[in-house]
Amino acid sequence: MTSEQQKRVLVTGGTGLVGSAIKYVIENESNKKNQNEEYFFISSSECDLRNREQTEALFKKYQPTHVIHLAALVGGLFRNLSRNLDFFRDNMQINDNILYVAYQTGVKKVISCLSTCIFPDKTTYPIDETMIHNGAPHDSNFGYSYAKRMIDVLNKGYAVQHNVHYTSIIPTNVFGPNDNFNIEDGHVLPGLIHKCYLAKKNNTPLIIWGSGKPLRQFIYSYDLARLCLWVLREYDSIEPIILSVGEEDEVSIKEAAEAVVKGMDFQGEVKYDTTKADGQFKKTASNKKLRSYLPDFKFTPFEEAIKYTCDWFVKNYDKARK
Ligand code: NAP
Ligand code: GFB
Repeated sequence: MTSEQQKRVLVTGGTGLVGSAIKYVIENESNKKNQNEEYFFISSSECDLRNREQTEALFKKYQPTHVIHLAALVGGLFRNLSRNLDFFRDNMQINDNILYVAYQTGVKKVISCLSTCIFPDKTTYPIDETMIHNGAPHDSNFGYSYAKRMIDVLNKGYAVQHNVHYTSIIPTNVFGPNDNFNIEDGHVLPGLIHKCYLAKKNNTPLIIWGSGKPLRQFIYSYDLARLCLWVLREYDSIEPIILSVGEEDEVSIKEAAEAVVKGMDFQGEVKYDTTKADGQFKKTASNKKLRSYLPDFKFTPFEEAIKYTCDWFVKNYDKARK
């Protein structure tokens, strides 16, 4: 095997929801293990990627040929509402450092992460990859959204000025083991799983925030991990690609909560706190481009993935991020 073929893959955000799913899939799915790939999963305790010098030292240490760039300040609707400036500044610093140092050190491929929540709020549906910059994002997470959109701008800049081909993926809402189950800061599914756990334990009602009417597409972290490995090995365009279940798999927050109630075997009262924000009503994304490459990719059924995540949380309650 020539050194050309050997991949040294740096995974930033390696200890987070998506990073830990990639680690799990590589270690537990033999058909995903690739002998000429070596992986390095990085957490913020090893390197604060907002800091240029620390980022340069990280690349010097690991000498990556490829980067799966997941690290970001991430959170659900309510964390974004309270810290839009931090989401913009932190993620701008992290993303500029990663792409600049990758360029400086001759990294062959960088896959960065956007999100389906960064698309224009006033849009036609289904949303597709060509629509990223067609208007303002939903105001609830403008900081995060604009910072993520700048990844696409940076990728274009590196392509036209330096002929370097970095790309990006656009996951929809992700959930799974090792998520951030903090009720205030996390996303809806881990928040509801944690709240359901406490409602069962304390014999109190499960409170769903908002009306339950908004619509979401959810992708299981292990499915996203499998798709990330496909992007690493097979996808060679600099144009972003949406990684999501189909439009037909979109569910309401109410239906998502019902899946959590079933997964946690909760028998108690369920109530809605409509004083809490609903956020974006819908962000229905098309996975047509993904399907044109992988027409037969099988997503884990939503209820099965929720059940697995609920069981993981109950079993790992003491060590889970919450
Ligand atoms: P997560 O669980 O919060 O993980 C984020 C990771 O980033 C953590 O490993 C964290 O390190 C690291 N990180 C944060 N700030 C850092 C810093 N200053 N320096 C170095 N590392 C830092 O998030 P996730 O859900 O896995 O998200 C991964 C990627 O997917 C992100 O780019 C996110 O924007 C994108 N995405 C997520 C969703 C979703 O629903 N979760 C949807 C669409 C796109 P520590 O573990 O040490 O804190
Ligand atoms: O996952 P989430 O917080 O973020 O979902 P978004 C928010 C929706 O779930 C709102 C309802 O309609 C909430 O009213 N909800 C109900 C809850 N119960 C809860 C709960 O216990 N916790 C939470 N968090 N919501 C995010 C963006 O939007 O999407 C981020 O703000 C990120 O930047 C993420 O990109 C993927 O889906 O609304």
